[in-house]
Amino acid sequence: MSKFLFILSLLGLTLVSCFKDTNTSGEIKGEEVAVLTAPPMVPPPINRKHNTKLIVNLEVIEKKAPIADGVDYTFWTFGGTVPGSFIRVKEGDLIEFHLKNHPSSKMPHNIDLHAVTGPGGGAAASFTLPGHESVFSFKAINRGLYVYHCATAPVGMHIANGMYGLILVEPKEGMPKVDKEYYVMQGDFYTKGKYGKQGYQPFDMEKAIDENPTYVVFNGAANALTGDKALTAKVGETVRLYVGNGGPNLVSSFHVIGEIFDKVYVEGGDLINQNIQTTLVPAGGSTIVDFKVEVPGSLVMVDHSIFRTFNKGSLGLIKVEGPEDKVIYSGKTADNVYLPEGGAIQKVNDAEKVTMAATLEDRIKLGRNIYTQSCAACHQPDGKGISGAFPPLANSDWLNKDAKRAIGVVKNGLSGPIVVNGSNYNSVMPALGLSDEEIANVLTYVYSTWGNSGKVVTPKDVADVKLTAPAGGH
Ligand code: HEC
Ligand SMILES: [Cu+2]
Repeated sequence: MSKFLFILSLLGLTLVSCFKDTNTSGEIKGEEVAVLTAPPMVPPPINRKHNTKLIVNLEVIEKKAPIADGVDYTFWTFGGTVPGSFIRVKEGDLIEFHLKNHPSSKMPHNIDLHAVTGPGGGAAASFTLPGHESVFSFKAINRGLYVYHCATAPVGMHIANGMYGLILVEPKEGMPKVDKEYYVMQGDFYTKGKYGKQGYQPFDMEKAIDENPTYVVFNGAANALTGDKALTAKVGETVRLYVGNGGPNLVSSFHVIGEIFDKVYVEGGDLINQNIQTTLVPAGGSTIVDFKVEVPGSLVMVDHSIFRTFNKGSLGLIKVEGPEDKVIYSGKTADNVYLPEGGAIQKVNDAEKVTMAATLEDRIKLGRNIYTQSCAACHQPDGKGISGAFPPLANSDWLNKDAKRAIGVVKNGLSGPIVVNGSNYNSVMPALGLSDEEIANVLTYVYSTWGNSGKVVTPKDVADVKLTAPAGGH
């Protein structure tokens, strides 16, 4: 090399090192091991200015875990959780991916990352037998929020068993700062037994092919984000949800009851939409939503294809604490009696609707129908409720202790904290506008089943309980 050229290249090196902290050219410097997190947590924002070789260690583990209270399922997981570990990289990073398949696995597995530019998203390169490890690398050229999933045959079955997760390729300039970031991913599950059928439930291939899921849930279980496991935020904070949909079949109409998304990164890409109520998350796709929480209370994450929420499990809570702002949301300010025809508010004019029960057997039979129509959506067909959201009526100590009080609940609704069978609930049951006869029927049915006391409730008992505004009043 001539002296001249040598000096030039030295100059080049100095130039590069001068710019080391603002380098956005994609030059790879050093190496790091990626921090992975289990849902609903998200790894911290990437603060380094340069690109690096980022080593991702992800382990496939097949394991039995609850999909609902009392229902076990064999999940196939990336990192031991459904969805799999959250991976956070920077646009321009070189990712050295290590996929390990635990020796206890029964199946080979691989990974297709939608963030990869290359055949199969890494699937062929990462095919891994139990007790083996595969290594491949890729450059994160495109920023955005991407799904990853297993792509080993039968692909549908591997995905249906929970083999998916999210990888965020942060833009060079980073994501705008927010106070809280969470990871929520929907999936549909197919079990031999019906929703809520207790005990171990195997995968049902026919239901999967028919696209008729038994469970549609966030983060791998019907109760993954309720009760103690609800997400939290404080009034005034900005919240960001990284939302994915593993499918394998359903498209999600993602909605948060009681909030409006200030920003939606449509399909997890660059396009930002604003002031959105419900956003579509395709199977094998994602979205990012940002919103500021202004008032306290429970926000409810749902798939707004709403039977999935109340009958298949797609429900998660965000508990917001802090001072009320009565201007933004007043709560109930009046509960006036509305009597357009001068009759009782709960009077049902349709004579056919209220069939009088002649015998106890009739009362129970009529009550069962009312239960199916008016109660099962929340308290569930088996009366077991949904942990953290709807208390059980099956074997309920609260119900059995005081029939007058129970009549009052169905007649007037209920809000505020209660404890049922040792679990806390603090939610709202609306007044349902049933007649005294109907309330007597439905409560007699509920008392007659699921290990309850067998108490018989008559229309006269119901009439004796005052019609009032619900207690608690917020
Ligand atoms: C929209 C959802 C919803 C519907 C429909 C509904 N409930 Fe409830 N129910 C609730 C919630 C939520 C609570 C707990 C309220 C609280 O936390 O203060 C509750 C509480 C109760 C309780 C007291 C707690 C317990 O578990 O024993 C009874 C009894 C009850 N409901 C009976 C019924 C009956 C009977 C029907 C149908 C006629 C019905 N509910 C319909 C949501 C609902
Ligand atoms: Cu797999």
